[in-house]
Amino acid sequence: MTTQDIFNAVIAFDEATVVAKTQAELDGGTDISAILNDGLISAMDEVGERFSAGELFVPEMLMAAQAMKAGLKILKPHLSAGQSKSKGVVVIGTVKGDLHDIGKNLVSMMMEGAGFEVVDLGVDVESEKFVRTAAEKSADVIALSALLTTTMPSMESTVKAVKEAGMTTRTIIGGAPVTQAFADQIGADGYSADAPGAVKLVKQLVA
Ligand code: B1M
Repeated sequence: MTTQDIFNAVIAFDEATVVAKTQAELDGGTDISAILNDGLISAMDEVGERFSAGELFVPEMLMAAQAMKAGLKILKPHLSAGQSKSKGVVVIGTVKGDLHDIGKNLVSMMMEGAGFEVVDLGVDVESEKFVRTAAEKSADVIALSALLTTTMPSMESTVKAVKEAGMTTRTIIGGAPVTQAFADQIGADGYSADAPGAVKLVKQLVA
């Protein structure tokens, strides 16, 4: 039994096996980040490569995503265990035009796990909604996720809207096509390549 079994089950769109193997690895004491990175996340990278190569299509990507989400659900209580007092408020969402939510959900869970109050606006979120919610919740940070190069401009318009509203709320961005250079270019307050890095970043920003 290894995280390779989880990887294989995601690639095979076999949700029941993903759930069973994830639980088994967890019960067997495997490190959560190994289950996440070597099992679930690398399987989605493989799915992405096969999609790029024309070997898989959107329905298969969706089935793989569903299988991965089922595994994430098992890990969630362990990613977000045990903190009580909020360290700050984070409004998070995937930007306008973008429906990818697995990475965003992971960031959201890990922020909760680190003790932040997280308001998750879901996917395809308009700039105005980020700004409005952040104002209502007196948010410390707005966290934007994008997986498509075509939706990265929505990050820019959201960062711009936050500045134009005169808010002190900090903005951070992330997602596969996003880079530190892009964050600098659009004036975001931070960028992280992964979920644990996003948590570190928010901790620094609210300190
Ligand atoms: Co989409 N898709 N997809 N897709 N999809 C990609 C992103 C793609 C790279 C696949 C490919 O071509 N190789 C490609 C984008 C190309 C590009 O723009 N450069 C692509 C495409 C083209 C599309 C469609 C246009 C396909 C079509 O319809 N022709 C379409 C667009 C729909 C839309 O959004 N409007 C589409 C649709 C879909 C599905 C709906 C089928 C499904 C999404 C299901 C869902 O999310 N509920 C899907 C999937 C599953 C993928 C891949 C295979 C996997 C994404 C994923 O969940 N990865 C993806 C290929 C890939 O990325 N390898 C692909 C696992 C996840 C944990 O990683 O989200 O990167 P990720 O999150 C990481 C980091 O990026 C970071 O932390 C996480 C790890 O710790 N991170 C942050 C993410 N957000 C962050 C925010 C932060 C900080 C870090 O701070 C705020």
